[in-house]
Amino acid sequence: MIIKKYMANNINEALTRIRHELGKEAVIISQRKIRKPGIKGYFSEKLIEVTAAVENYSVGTSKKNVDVTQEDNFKSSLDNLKKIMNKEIESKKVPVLAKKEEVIPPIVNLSLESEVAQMKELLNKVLKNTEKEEVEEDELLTLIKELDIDTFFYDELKNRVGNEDIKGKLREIVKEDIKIIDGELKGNVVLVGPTGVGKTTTIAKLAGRLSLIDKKKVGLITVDTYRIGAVEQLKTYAEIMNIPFKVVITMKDMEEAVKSMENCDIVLIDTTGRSSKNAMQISELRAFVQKAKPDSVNLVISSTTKNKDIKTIVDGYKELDYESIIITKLDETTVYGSLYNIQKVAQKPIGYITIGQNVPDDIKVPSKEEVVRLVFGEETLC
Ligand SMILES: Nc1nc2c(ncn2[C@@H]2O[C@H](COP(=O)(O)OP(=O)(O)O)[C@@H](O)[C@H]2O)c(=O)[nH]1
Ligand SMILES: [Mg+2]
Repeated sequence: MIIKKYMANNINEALTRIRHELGKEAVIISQRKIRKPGIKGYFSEKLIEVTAAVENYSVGTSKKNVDVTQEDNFKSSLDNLKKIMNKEIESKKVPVLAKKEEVIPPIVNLSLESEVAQMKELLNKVLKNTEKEEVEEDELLTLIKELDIDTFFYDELKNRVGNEDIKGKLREIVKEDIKIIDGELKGNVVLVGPTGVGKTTTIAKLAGRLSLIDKKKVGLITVDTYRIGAVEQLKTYAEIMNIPFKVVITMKDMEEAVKSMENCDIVLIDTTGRSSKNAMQISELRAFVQKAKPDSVNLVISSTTKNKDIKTIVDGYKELDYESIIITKLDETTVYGSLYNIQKVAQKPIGYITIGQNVPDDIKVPSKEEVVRLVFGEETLC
């Protein structure tokens, strides 16, 4: 497109020159009355300034004053600028052009040179606006995203945090919300949770600690009848630690197994991971758990669980009436917001966290302050 500005004494004169130079296809973009520059202009008649454009430079029109190579160069730099701007807007995903305060003028130009200049100016505005937007993003939102705290809690946290010392307040709130179980494991302890979260490994760790370190009488029961490998895994640990071990297949087996371990201080009961989405399977598991007459049921959940899945799991296992949660695989993540998310969704205290595959070492009861430090990235487990 060629855009040119004409100064003439009247519109007819301007039109004649436009038709002569740009051809019949030329269109008038704007016209305005102006004075000649300088003092003299105040004492003379007004001139008319007409801006005209033509899409394609047609054959037969005069090519006077138009350097086609130069025009091509401008066009390509214009295209490049447009590409850069689009990329910039796309990457920052900021609705820059929709911002109210910043009115970006339409690109109506006098020449390709000035169109390029205007595009440059526009690009600078886009970049400046984007930077501003980033700085202006809500401090709390930025912070919770950084800590991997689920933005689902944003509204609630915003209300509680207020407007000053956001980080300090959030720290207080996290500390207030985090609950750690009070008291030791005793009696019949059941672990439930999805497949692969680390239930069997956690049972082995607990058995090791309780029997080898705390010198308690520990018994092991597993209803993990699906995966023979898992049964073998626990059986091996039981043999090494020299503690009684029973595999349970029917409900009657469960009753008998629990009875046979009455003399134990703690009986750790492993279960098969069943999909929390399948209600039927959960009720089946519930019947087994009830037969075990548990002193506590603990939900095992991995810290690597996606935020969206936490609620499904937590709700799915509600029927089992778990009283605490064990959060596993904290060694597999570098941000520990999930400690907050899981605890907050489950509304049950944290019993243990596990931090690796080593039996029995990689398990501990964290302190409240430790959880807060982990969530705020002040401490790491890797
Ligand atoms: N990195 C890591 N891996 C773990 C942890 N706890 C268990 N695992 C591993 O997770 C996998 C599944 O564990 P398992 O105890 O069989 O899970 P289950 O299906 O819930 O009984 C195994 O490879 C374990 O070694 C942990 O705290 N950290
Ligand atoms: Mg298992």
